[in-house]
Amino acid sequence: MITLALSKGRIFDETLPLLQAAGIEVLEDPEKSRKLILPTNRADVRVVLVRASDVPTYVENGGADLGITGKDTLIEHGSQNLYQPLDLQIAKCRISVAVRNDFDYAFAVRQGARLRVATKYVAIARDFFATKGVHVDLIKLYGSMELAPLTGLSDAIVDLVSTGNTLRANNLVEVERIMDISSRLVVNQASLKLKQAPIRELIDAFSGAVAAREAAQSKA
Ligand code: PRT
Ligand code: MG
Repeated sequence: MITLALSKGRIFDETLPLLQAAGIEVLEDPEKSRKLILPTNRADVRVVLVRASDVPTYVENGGADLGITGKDTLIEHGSQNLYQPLDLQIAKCRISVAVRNDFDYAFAVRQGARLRVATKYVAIARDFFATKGVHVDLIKLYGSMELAPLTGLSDAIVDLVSTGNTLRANNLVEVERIMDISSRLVVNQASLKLKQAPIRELIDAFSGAVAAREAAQSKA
């Protein structure tokens, strides 16, 4: 049995076409079903639904053989024990610094002010500001980062941005791009050895599908 860990929402949705390219069809809709283990058309492949931030933990510890997770999550979690064969180029976004549109970020940085930064991405934020030589007090949040500067909890946030609509709707502006983010395939090290043939087959099918999509996009 091959177990693939996915999170509901954008990663699940964007993974379906890749699975299809590998001849795998998930037989239940996670938005309708309450099941956490979803069968596929292949008796030897199943999908388990976990929180996005739990995917690396599941795969690292053998709760799943493979998983798909954002680079943001992988960096925060630490990924030394995971084999990462493929950037799937899905769930793309960027991780950025944002502030209230009436906050002079450049001035605060020039002044050497101590910035209060709220984020779910403490490791990424710490590393980014340390490299910049900016002193920060990091405030760990688990969601709704956008609220922090609006309520005075922080001066800035470090968060994921895709369209920028959420920032705009909350009178926030992006002042620095930290890095581009996409989702990766991650594989348990022991599974890779013990179930080499079916896992290689999956990696190859995904890799073919990613290449085909890139080729189609560069033509369009
Ligand atoms: O929701 P939950 O707490 O369970 O977990 P999660 O938020 O980590 O999971 P999920 O499914 O929301 O995100 C999974 C992964 O998708 C992330 O780890 C990223 O790698 C990737 N991804 C891609 C995104 C976005 N794009 C994105 N836009 N994750 C979150 N967002 C947020 C963004 O921060 C903003 O709040 O979506 C909102 C809309 O973004 P805009 O810029 O389009 O308005
Ligand atoms: Mg979310």
